[in-house]
Amino acid sequence: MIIIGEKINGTRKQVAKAIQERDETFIRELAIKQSEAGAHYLDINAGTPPDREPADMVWLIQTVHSVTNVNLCLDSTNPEALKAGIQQLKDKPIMLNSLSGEKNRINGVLPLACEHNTELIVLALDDKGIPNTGEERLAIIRSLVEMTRNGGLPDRNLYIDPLITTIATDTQSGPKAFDTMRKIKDEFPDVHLTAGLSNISFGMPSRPLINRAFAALAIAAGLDSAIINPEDKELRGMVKAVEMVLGMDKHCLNYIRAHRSGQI
Ligand code: THG
Repeated sequence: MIIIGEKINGTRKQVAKAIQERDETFIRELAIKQSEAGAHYLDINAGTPPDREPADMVWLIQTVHSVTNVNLCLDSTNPEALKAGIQQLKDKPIMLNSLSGEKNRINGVLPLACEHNTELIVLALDDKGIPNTGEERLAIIRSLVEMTRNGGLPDRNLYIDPLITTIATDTQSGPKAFDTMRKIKDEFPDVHLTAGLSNISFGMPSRPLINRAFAALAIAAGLDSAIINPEDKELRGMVKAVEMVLGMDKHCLNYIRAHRSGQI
């Protein structure tokens, strides 16, 4: 499981405050803890207005890189912020979050991903919003994959996000997500699947329990990456156990190592 740490996100109150006040200590701590917990990428989302976002993105990246060399996933709808971020990451792997079927992202994000050969999260939505059925979501993904292929990005650079919505407003959002994931993997075996896992439990009690149940079933449906809180030890344990039970852990070595090192 490729883990993308979710915590450096300006939509979180404390992070917004730290960005505003240029509180390096606070951001450094988030970066160190998430990478020590095993995150492969850290999501970087300044969440500030478009005129401030490029400078905030650059500050966040420099602050994170002053304490850890972990790879970054630049999370913005603003091409200017993504461009500014990419300039900071020369010679490092870059993940962009994200392309979708929305016109402004096709025009603004797709060319950046192709030019810099980045990894790219691709959302199953367009200007009309998130479609209700797996088939409609797949249609959007199909047209976007055609564009990334035409732009020279290999399928293995793509992380398709079926977009998880909360069961609090739609009890079928789990099955819809699993259905979409299976269909995508059938048609595009080389792409990765990713998701903002905790979206599933928004507005519900005992969220971690729901997130863990969802993680197990999503991995069975092909999820191989997730945007999560990497410090959630129970979730990490669940992921390792599920991968082993699904026969994805040769000689059970990952599970045993994680157990021995106290990681799970
Ligand atoms: N898909 C893609 N990108 C995304 C999302 C997605 N980026 C943003 C979001 N969804 C994923 N990131 C977060 C970040 C924070 C939280 C949830 C999702 C969150 N934090 C809690 C808080 O702020 O209180 C708890 C943090 C904690 O556990 O300490 O809820 O779906 N492509």
